[in-house]
Amino acid sequence: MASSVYSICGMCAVRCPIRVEVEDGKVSWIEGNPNDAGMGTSLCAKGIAGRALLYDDERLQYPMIRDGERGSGKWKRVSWDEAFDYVTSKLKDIMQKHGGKAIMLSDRGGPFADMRKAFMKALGSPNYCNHDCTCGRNTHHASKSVYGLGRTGLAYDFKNANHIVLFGRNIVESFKVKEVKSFMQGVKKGAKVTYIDPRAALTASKATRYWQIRPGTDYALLLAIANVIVKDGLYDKDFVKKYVTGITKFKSFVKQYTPKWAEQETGIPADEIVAFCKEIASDKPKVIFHPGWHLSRYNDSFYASRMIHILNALMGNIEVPGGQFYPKTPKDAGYKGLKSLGADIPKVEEKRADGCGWKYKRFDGGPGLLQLMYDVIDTGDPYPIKAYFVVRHDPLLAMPDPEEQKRILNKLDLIVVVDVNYSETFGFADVILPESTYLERDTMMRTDKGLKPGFSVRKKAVEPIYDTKAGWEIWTELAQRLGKGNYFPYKSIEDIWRYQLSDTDLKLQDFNEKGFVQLAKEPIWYDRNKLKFPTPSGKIELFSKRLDEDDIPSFIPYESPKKPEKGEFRLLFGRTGYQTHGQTTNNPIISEFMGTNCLWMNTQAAKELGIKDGQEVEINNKGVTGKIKVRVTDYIHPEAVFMLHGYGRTIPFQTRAYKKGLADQAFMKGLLKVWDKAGGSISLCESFVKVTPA
Ligand SMILES: Nc1nc2c(c(=O)[nH]1)N[C@H]1C(S)=C(S)[C@@H](COP(=O)(O)OP(=O)(O)OC[C@H]3O[C@@H](n4cnc5c(=O)[nH]c(N)nc54)[C@H](O)[C@@H]3O)O[C@H]1N2
Ligand SMILES: Nc1nc2c(c(=O)[nH]1)N[C@H]1C(S)=C(S)[C@@H](COP(=O)(O)OP(=O)(O)OC[C@H]3O[C@@H](n4cnc5c(=O)[nH]c(N)nc54)[C@H](O)[C@@H]3O)O[C@H]1N2
Ligand code: SF4
Ligand SMILES: [Mo]
Repeated sequence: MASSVYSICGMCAVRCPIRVEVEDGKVSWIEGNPNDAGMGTSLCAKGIAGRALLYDDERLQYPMIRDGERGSGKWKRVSWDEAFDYVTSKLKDIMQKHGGKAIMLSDRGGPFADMRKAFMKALGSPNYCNHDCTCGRNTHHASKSVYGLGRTGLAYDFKNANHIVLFGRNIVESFKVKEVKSFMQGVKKGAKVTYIDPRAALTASKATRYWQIRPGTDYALLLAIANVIVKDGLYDKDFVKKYVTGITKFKSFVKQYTPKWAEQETGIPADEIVAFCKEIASDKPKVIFHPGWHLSRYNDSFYASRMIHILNALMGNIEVPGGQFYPKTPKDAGYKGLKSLGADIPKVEEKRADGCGWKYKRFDGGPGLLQLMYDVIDTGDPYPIKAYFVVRHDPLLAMPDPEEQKRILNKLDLIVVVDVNYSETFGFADVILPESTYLERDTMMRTDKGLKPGFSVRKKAVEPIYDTKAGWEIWTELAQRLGKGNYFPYKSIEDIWRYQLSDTDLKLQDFNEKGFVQLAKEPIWYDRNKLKFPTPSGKIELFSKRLDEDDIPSFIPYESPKKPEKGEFRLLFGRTGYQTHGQTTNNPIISEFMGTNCLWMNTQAAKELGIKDGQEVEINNKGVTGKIKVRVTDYIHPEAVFMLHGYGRTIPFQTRAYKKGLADQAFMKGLLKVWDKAGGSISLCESFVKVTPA
């Protein structure tokens, strides 16, 4: 008979609640967890392909140690004992010579990172990093500078919105299941949607207005919108008076940026910009400007993103249905939170090697900036980094310029990869510690913030098929072997769950019925008359003293981005609803219907180069070349070409994905050193390729 296991999906970093059906020890069905009203039984295509991952034999199956040069592709299978021995003896050596701070770790962040952070703390290293320098750091730091809150410090109530404004936020393809459901409910209820993207991604088809903006000019458009909103007094005056500082100076800064001027830059007609401003003025406060992520990838993205956060404030959309709201924590519901696994481990006094939080006060120390860690590995300044744990992260795919990365990584004494798949970084590692898939492992508990906060847990549905281990087993075993067992005394996952719940009245059994515990029956809203923001002034700050302290201006004049020469294009990239970055490209099901990527090119631009739809072209950036088929379309701006991320895999063990399509990151030559000095993100969109018929 089939039984149900309530758990958490692991096919992407969204981690939706799921129900897994198990029959005769095998997973027979996966769907959304119907106990969760926002989720229902919905699941995305990637989530459904979880079964295919579980039963795939082209994934990591046992520990391995390299048996040749780094990157030679030669491996020997070892036992877990041998693998742990190898890693711990190298680490002991490194710690003796250089201290624990010489060890770094990068992962994909998220709620389960708490255990990895505790592990690093136990070793005495401040050098925990995550992927975010390639994802949302600019938006995060922009949000902090305006509201004092990070990028997840406010959430969006799409389903009750009047107007949703998306800057390259391709919400229906690059989605989170609950968020896209809320968005579609909003659309069905009549919300207007303005979608702004040089490429008409699928979200454009749900929009009431689509603007094909010239790539890299969003800041100009935003300045012009701000100009009209303040000049014509279209903002929420009561809200601004009560909660916003710096409006007078702000008004004088945006005065010069008229819609007519912005039209020249962006290609968007001035009268359309004015009409849009009138619309949002009558739709406010239920107007949401979403900062997205692509405003995180240009040299001026920090400023563009700040402008979005400011426009939200001008709409007065905070803590109001149809606008932005504070995701509530257990504390808001009168409960204590989960205890962090690092709570009883002494604080690390060493400073981060990348300078975040001290040399660069404006950057959060938490996950730091990984690109700066590459500089540290390269130069040994301010101190040597000798070992690197790469966990649920694939830098050779996710960071730009893999060849330059390999040159730097080769200076390390030890590279350990903890993954479920043959990642690109797998190919350059010394030791592989294979993790059991999310369907075969338990994970620590997590906090679910929202209008109804709670806790949830991932439980294994089936026993591991291969010789793999759960993350909690790997970190506990390593800590114990390194003499830090007092901080990792766990013998079972239940020990960990009990420790996490120790400040609450909850019991493990409370999670059995639904897979989660909700701590509030009704949505919690704060009193909108008593809001307080964690900035120095307690208000929303248009001019930030914190930025000042680091000599970073709160506003910079707009600079027009580089125009490509004839035959040259800005290289844009993104996702599809069927793939998670590069980790699903080799999935048995997904690879069948999305086996390769192609290059989107504008119809007129293609005509000028004599390129036809479906033809193969060669692309080239600073000596990196590759061949790819072209999709000729009006749905992309003439200055840009676009390809899906995650293809062009180089590991032969992945037979379905090996050498299929091209890898966008390979064409980002030199970008490891090109990043936004104000916001911290790598400028992944600042790369150009030459295109010629092959
Ligand atoms: N199915 C699926 N969903 C996902 C993910 C996944 O891998 N697969 N990943 C998740 C993650 S980690 C993230 S960060 C998000 C990403 O979510 P999004 O950022 O919404 O999605 P992307 O597909 O990266 O692409 C966004 C769009 O930005 C556009 N763009 C490029 N340059 C500009 C510009 O100058 N201005 C404007 N306005 N737009 C521009 C691109 O053309 C592209 O269509 O998706 C999340 N959801
Ligand atoms: N050129 C280019 N670079 C990009 C992007 C782009 O579009 N183009 N997108 C950027 C964005 S938005 C992001 S968020 C990052 C994402 O970068 P990453 O976080 O590196 O990407 P993912 O594919 O989500 O996952 C990384 C690894 O986690 C592994 N993994 C999956 N499940 C598990 C598990 O259960 N346990 C373990 N141990 N490992 C697991 C996968 O096999 C994969 O190797 O990349 C960024 N970099
Ligand atoms: S969005 Fe899809 S793949 Fe990602 S966690 Fe949710 S169901 Fe799984
Ligand atoms: Mo991301």
